[in-house]
Amino acid sequence: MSSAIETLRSEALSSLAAMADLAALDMWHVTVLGRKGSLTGLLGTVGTLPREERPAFGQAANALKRDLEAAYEARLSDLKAQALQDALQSARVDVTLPGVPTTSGRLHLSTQTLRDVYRVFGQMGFQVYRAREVETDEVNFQLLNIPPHHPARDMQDTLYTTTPNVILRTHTSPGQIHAMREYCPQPIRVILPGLVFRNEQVTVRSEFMFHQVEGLAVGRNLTIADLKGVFTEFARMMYGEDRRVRFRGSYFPFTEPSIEVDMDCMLCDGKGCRVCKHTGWLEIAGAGMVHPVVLQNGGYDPAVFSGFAFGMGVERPAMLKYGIDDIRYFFSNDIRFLEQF
Ligand code: FA5
Repeated sequence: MSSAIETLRSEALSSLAAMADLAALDMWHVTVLGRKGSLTGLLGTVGTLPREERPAFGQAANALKRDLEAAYEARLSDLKAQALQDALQSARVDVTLPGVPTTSGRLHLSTQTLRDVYRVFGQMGFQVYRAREVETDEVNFQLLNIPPHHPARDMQDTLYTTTPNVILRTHTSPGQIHAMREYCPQPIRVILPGLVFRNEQVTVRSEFMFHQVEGLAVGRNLTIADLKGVFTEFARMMYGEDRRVRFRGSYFPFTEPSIEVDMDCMLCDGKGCRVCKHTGWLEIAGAGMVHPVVLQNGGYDPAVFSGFAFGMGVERPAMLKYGIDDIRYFFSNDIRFLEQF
């Protein structure tokens, strides 16, 4: 019988040495040391032996079991070390290689410009007042002294919704009505920033969606001199001490008198170029004294109160400041443009 034990020992040990990986080793464990393995089978034959041979057989079989288990553990740790070595060889990591750069986001140029505008007007005591982008015809036009069929509506070709009288605001001026109705009868000094929408032919200097910043001051004894002072100060704080600003007479139904504010074109130093339409000047804002009818619509008595208002683009002045010669870059979402600012 001990020869059966010795046969199993030599067979098991030589097959163990041939197991080349962990999966094969696992199979070896099942077939040799497992519940239905060859060693268990051998132990099961003990009952067929003569009684006096049984103790010696049992001892020898148990010794074999210990030896095989020890051999298995040794082979297991060899193969694990081998597997680790292989993995390290095949997936070498060069810790000196530069990392993959992550792209970081940034504020859109319009947002940066808006924040500059807030800072400058903030220093002059203007607060930011937010008004809605979807408006009624009444607030966008009628309460601003632009009745239905008024020719001034042609200046702002409108995007209508499917709901009657609900439109996308064509300018930030309707915010004046909301601000006045909220603050009346207190004095007001606010700016109203945001997107506006017009059904316009898109060109190098005109978008169908762009930002405006409205300004509104209402109080006693405000005159057009206050408006000119505020705007000149704004242009210098925003664009530099030597900025040239000019005021031209104009017309808006919601201001009386009305003016238009131009700044010298920084792209061509006033010589004339594609962006300034070869005039040397770029219009940056419409403005004027708040029309008495509008003051009244806001709840203020025009015999007691006066006010000034202005509305300016955001993208056009930013074009001047950064030398951008086409407004369409702002919203065409080209990362090569956006990451420059
Ligand atoms: C208005 O929208 C008036 N609500 C401004 C105003 C407010 C006047 C308060 C008086 C008192 P206007 O249509 O000119 O005015 O637009 C004002 C500014 O928006 C322009 O000076 C220009 O800088 C900018 N702007 C106008 N149309 C476009 C456009 N299509 N694309 C980009 N910017 C534009």
